[in-house]
Amino acid sequence: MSRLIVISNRVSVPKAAGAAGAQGGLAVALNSALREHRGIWFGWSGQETAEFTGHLDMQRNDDVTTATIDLEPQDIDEYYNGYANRTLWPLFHYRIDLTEYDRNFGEGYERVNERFAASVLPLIEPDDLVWVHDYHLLPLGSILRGKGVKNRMGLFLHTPWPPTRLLASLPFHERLVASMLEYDVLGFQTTEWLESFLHYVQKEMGLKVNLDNSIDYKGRKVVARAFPIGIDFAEFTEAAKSDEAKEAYNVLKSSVRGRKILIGVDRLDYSKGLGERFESFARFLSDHPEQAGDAVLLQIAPPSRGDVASYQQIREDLERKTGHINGAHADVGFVPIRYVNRGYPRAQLAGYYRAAEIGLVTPLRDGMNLVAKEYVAAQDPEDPGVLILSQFAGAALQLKDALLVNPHSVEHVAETIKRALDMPLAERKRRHARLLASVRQEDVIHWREQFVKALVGNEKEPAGSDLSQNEAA
Ligand code: ADQ
Repeated sequence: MSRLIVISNRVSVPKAAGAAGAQGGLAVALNSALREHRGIWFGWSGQETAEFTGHLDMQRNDDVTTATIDLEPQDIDEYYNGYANRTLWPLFHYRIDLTEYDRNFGEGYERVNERFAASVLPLIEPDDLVWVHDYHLLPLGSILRGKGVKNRMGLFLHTPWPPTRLLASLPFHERLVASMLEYDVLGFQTTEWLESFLHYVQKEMGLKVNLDNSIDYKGRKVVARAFPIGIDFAEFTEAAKSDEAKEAYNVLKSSVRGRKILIGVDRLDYSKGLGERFESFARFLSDHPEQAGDAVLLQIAPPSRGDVASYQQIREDLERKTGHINGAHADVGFVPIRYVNRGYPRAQLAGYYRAAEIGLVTPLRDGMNLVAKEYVAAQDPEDPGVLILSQFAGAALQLKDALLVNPHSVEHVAETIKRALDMPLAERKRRHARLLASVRQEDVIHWREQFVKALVGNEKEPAGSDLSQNEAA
C-alpha cells in the first residue's frame, strides 16, 4: 500500500480522545484518516518565525507523523489572513461584498505555496500518494510538478466552488484554475460545486469535459468528482455514550428546567448565518408568545480568524443582537439565547447535541457542514431531535429528511422552528432513521477510501455515477 502525504494549511496534532478544545472539521476528518494510513501530515505549525528557514519539525503522536514549518509574519498576513481568508474564502462563499483583491495578497499566496512545495519535496518518495487540502493550497500541485514530482496528486476542496460569473471577478482566475489542472484528482464536496467547476473549465477555458467528468489537459486525464465528507461515526457515537457526554447532557437538561433546547454549534464565521439565525429565533418568539417561554437557543461559537476585520465585525454584531433579543424577551429566571464563545471536548458536545430537541444548522453557504451530521449521530433513536438544515449547506444534498430551510428567510426559519417543536414522535423517528443511515454509511472512512481509490487511479467507476451520488443518498 502506498504511503499518503497529506498537505494542508494547518496541521492539527491529534488529541487524546476527550481532550479539551475545538477542532475544525478538517482536523477531525484527517486525524481519523491518517491513523489508518502510514504517512505524513505536512503543513504550517501556526507559529511565526522572524526569518523563514524551511526547518521541518517532525513529530509522532497517536500513530500520526506530522511535519511542520513556521512562517514569517508577512507570510501570515498576506497568505493566510490575506489571500486565503480575505480573498478566496469570502469569494468561494458567494460574499463578493467582503472579497478583497490586493496584489500583495496574491504574491504572498504564491510565495507561501512555493515555500510549502520546497519544504515538503524532500519528504515525498516515488510511490507516495500526495493529497492536498483546501483553498489555501490550490497551486501547490503545479509547483510540485515544476520541481519534477511525478507522483499521483489530488486536491480536495472543503469549501463550495463559486459560480463562474463570481469567480471571473478574481484577477488571474484562469491562472489559478489552470494550476489546479496539474493534479490527477480534483475532489469537491457535492455535485453542485463540481458542476460549477466543470462549467468554468468549459466556458472560460474552452476545455472538453468527458462523460465521466474527467478533463483532458495537456495530454493527461484529470478526474473531477464529488466526495461528500462525513464524520467519524464510530468515534463520535462512542463519545456520545461516555460518562462525560451523559454528565453534559444532565447539566444542560437540568439548567433549562423542562424547556426545549435548540442548539447551534459553529465556528464564528459570517458564512454560518448566525445573525439570521438569531433573528429567526427572535421572530419565532414574537410570533408564538404562547411557546416563547418554553424554548432556549444555545449557540456555541468559538471565535476564529480574529485578525481579519470581517470576523471582528461579525463578533460585535452577534453580541449586539444577542443583547437586544435577550433584552426584549428575557424574564426573571429565563434568558432565551445562551451565546457561548468557546470550544468543548467532543464527548461534551455530543451530550449537548443529544439534549437538544432541535439542531439549528443554517449556514448561508457551506461546503458540507459536519455539525449537521454530528447532531444526527448523537440523537437517541427512540426519541430523536429534529434537524433544521440550510438548503445552502452541501449536507442538504444528502440529508434530505432534515427540515430544509432558506436561512435568509426569517419567516421560513421561524415557522420551521414551530413545526419542529410540534413534530410528533413517529415522524421524528422516521426522519431520523433515514438521516442516521446516511450519516453512518457515508462516514469519514468511506470518504477517505473513495478519495484514495481515485488517487491510486485503478478504480472502475461507471460513467456519470458521481453526479447521482448526492442525489441518491
Ligand atoms: P468548518 O467551516 O469548520 O469546516 P464544519 O463542517 O461544521 O465547519 O465543522 C466544524 C467542526 O468543528 C465540527 O466537527 C464541530 O464539532 C467542531 N466544532 C465547532 N464548534 C465547536 C466547539 N465549540 N467545540 C468543539 N468543537 C467544535 C470546513 C468547511 C465545511 C466542511 C468541513 C469539512 O467550511 O463546509 O464540512 O470543512 O470538510
